[in-house]
Amino acid sequence: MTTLTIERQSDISQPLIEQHSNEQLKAKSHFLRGTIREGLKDSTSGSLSHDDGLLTKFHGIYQQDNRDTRQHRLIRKLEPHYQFMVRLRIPGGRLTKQQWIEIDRLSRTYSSNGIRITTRQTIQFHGVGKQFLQPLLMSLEKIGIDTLAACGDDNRGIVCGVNPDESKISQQVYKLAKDTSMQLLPNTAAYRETWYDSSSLVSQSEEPLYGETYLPRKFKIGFVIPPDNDIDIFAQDVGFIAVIEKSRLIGFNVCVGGGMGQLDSRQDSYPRLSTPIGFIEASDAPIIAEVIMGIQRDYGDRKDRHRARFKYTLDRIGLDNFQELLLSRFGKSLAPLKPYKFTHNGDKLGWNQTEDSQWFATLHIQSGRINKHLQDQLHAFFQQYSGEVRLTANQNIQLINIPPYDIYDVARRLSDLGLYERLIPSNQEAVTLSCVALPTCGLAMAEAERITPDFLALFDDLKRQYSLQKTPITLRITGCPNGCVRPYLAEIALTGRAPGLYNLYLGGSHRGDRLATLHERNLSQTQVLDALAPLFDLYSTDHINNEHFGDFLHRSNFIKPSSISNQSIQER
Ligand code: SRM
Ligand code: SF4
Repeated sequence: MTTLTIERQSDISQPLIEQHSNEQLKAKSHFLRGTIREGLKDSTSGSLSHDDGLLTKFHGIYQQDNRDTRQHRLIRKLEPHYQFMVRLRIPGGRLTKQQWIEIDRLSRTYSSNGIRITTRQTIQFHGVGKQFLQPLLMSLEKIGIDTLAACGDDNRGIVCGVNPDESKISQQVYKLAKDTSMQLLPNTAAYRETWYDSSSLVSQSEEPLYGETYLPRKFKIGFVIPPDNDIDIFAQDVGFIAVIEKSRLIGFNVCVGGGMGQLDSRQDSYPRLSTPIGFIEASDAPIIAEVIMGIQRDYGDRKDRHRARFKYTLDRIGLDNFQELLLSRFGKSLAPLKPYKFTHNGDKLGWNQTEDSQWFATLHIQSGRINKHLQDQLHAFFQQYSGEVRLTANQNIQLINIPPYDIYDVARRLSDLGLYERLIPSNQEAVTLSCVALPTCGLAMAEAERITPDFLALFDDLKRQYSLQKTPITLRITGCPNGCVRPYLAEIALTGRAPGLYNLYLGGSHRGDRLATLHERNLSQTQVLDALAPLFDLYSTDHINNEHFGDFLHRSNFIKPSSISNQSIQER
């Protein structure tokens, strides 16, 4: 057993009263029940109480208000236009065609702004009224989908990349991702009681894994199959990198402690790339994920929520101490890391065939937003489609498992419905991501999704001036520093600071394995473009062969090598 003496920050070692108020709320919530059921019946307000609003996050539901109408309603002394964001739990992002068709129908019935594909391979409904939450969740249950733990201090939706050239292995990895999701799912009956009206008794054994205070903070896991880093493995709290030998999945390299979020106001907050720590057999993935999550449950900071993510726990206790804890709880050492290599972190575009001869095609969806028009086009398409659907961590839709005999029909229908051009987005569109931000995100300080089309047009113009129109440069835009589209991995990132103002980050890589560095603060969109112009000029003349922009900035010492990179490990 370990002789570790590091301070344990868990619920059992510290009086609850000294911990963050959210910890006290969780503890008294009767395993996430609170008074949500009563609140849903209260028709005098469109909102739930503050405490219940925090608890519903664990149920995948966020209380928000329409920020576009906030000021206007305040002047008229009306309560804010409360509405809810509902995030589905879809591990690995796979849906059947029937599930898509029903999600489409439900969004038309209950949500005010179409469907939003997220950067963790799932779907969000925005603008759902309080009175519609229960019918929506009941309808989702009928198609085998819930929202449990899609948000909250628990293991969030597990992302799973795909290497379509290795479709047998993709299946195996996907199954392990699903198994891990099930293994780490909260056990509370509160979800079924609240949303499906089932009855049960609160029992202390309700959450054997999480306990009554759950985790100190959200926890994220991802699986990836090199050479595609299509889920940004180094941004995950725990990442599993598939290792394939002689066309067999032999196991995973395990990475720990990734995370993007930071606060501009806190010097001690930072994005962090995960650290690869060793190799495990494939079947051990769910159990080691549980063990690592257990360490975070017991050692994570429960006083300061801004320092509560696993990356900070790891840096506080130290990698060696963490490894010692892991050994004592997992019961065996990890083997040395196996070599791996990533070539890019986007989706495979256009048409592709898998090793078992099935076809798949990626439909590019800007910012993941499926507005009414696109929704109608997709609705018509899915009526006659016989394959399956996969949502990607780059906010796109993949049509998968299309048999060879069907491909011409599928292509023709996409073309007839005006969807074909989504298979061939411009190379810049294909590597651009932006987060939801305004009007729904309560944390947004600036626009992101809504300014993307205009900013992209200006960005493209600038590239053209320096003959860079054929060069994709990963560009990510967020409305605040929280990093929901993993901006600190991009070659160029804008993170919102205030209305119309952004911090400019430079120098991440197109492989998703290097952190970008803060270049300038508080720039308008025009100032961002002005700051980029001389760099594009240099890059266009001085880059070597197919060198990417982020790599060029590093080689030319424009970016100081202070930012951490996982490249050295990759090239072992
Ligand atoms: Fe996020 C909070 C949207 C992926 C880091 N994120 C939020 C909230 C819920 C705002 C809030 O707390 O009030 C946003 C809801 C906006 C809305 O109206 O829908 C929000 N995050 C999103 C989505 C929808 C962005 C998107 O455009 O796709 C993504 C949903 C993923 C999902 O399906 O689960 C989303 N968020 C991410 C990612 C990317 C990832 O996980 O791969 C990150 C960075 C990785 C990480 O966690 O470190 C991320 N979101 C955050 C943070 C910063 C956490 C931190 O460690 O400090 C917050 C704020 C917080 O938790 O306090 C946040
Ligand atoms: Fe909201 Fe900030 Fe996340 Fe964008 S990055 S969705 S503004 S929390």
